[in-house]
Amino acid sequence: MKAYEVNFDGLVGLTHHYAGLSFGNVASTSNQSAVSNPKLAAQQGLLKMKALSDMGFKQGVLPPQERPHIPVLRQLGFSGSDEQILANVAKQAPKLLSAVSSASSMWTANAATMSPSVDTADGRAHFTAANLNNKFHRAIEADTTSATLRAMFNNEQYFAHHDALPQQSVMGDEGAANHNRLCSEYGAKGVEVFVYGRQAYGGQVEPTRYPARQTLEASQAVARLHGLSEKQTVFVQQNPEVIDQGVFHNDVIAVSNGNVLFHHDQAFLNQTAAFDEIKQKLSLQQTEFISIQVPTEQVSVQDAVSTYLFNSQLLTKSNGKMMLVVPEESRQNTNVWNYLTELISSNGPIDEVKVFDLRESMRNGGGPACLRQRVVLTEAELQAVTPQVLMNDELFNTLNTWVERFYRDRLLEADLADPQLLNENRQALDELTQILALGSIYPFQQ
Ligand code: SUG
Repeated sequence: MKAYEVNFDGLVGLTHHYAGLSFGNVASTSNQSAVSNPKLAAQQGLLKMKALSDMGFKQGVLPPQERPHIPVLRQLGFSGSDEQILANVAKQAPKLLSAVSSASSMWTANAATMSPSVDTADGRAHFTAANLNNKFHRAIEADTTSATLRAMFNNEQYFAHHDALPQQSVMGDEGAANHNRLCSEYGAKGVEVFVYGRQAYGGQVEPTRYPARQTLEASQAVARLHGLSEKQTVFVQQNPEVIDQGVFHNDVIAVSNGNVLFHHDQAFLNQTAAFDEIKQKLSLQQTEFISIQVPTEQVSVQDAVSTYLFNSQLLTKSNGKMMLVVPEESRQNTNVWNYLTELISSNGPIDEVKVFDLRESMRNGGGPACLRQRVVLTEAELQAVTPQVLMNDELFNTLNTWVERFYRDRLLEADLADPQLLNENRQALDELTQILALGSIYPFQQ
């Protein structure tokens, strides 16, 4: 059956700032305390969504979350009015205020893992919200993520939703950032490749410097929940050495689309065995596996981490060829740009590169691929999605006006204590749920 890939990009929240919260994510720690520009961040994201939608790609929006997250502060013993809580946490635990104010839900690749209906046992599209257990500021996203996905994909006939896995490191799950789906066409049965950083029970090797966020046990649980058969799943370990160099998710070193996997030559552990399994399982669907492997001699792991070459979106154009959507940082690096120039003239599947300025997000370690959740939908499923979340000229204009009205163009950690910012957030999000027709998804709306 014909199906589309719809990219749902995260709209950057009003409290976007640089807090240095993500140990193992080099950009996050090295930009700690820099001045952020939430308005520019939101506008950069919207421009990417609009440009891709104008090119004919199906595009949707995922809303930001309520921040600062007052309910979690209450859970941690702060009490009184919301204003008193803000004042107290700012005085007693400013780092905590920063963590509960992170706009990290913008990186929607981490929101959930999605399996298309053609792959699953019950023929529905399945979503499992990610527990993002490795980082406190991200683990608090799961509940609102679930509420949002249920509101957007609100039809039990077509969509199945699973809550996040238990919040414990053994079940660390980072969503689609470690999930690649290979297939001939989007609507054909695929092979879902789950990449994990460590095996909690009985694993042999794992990184020593930086954390491995995704476990094999979590990936297996997601595959079970989604009803994926063994013939359609492959579990591959990420190379621990690259995690230790700042590749905190697989999508910082590999990206897939259709039957193509674009990846660095150091991305995976035991790559030969893994690729043999992918090839064999794809052949059951009469599909050839194409690996585009980037050699270290041309692009080092360090280049990959600093430019986010692999955190690109790989999209199928109407002529059947693929386009790579990369961040501006990839153009500015000679090795990477030379590689890309060669790649698009090599007569392979990828024949175009499109560059976007996503600097505000990039400085926290989030490139084009982090900013989007891929959702494969048949025509009937697409019709069942809340239509107001799909990008078009009108939504683009409405959201830009909304951003213009509510977002600040300069934010530092100290500003997070401002009760006015909390009010601005709530007012803005209240309007946004109306624009996107999502009902009450935020704690303050309950
Ligand atoms: O989880 N950064 C995010 C970036 C996520 C990128 N996503 C993917 N690769 N799919 C993270 O590390 C930094 C926040 C701060 O430091 O202020 C942050 O959360």
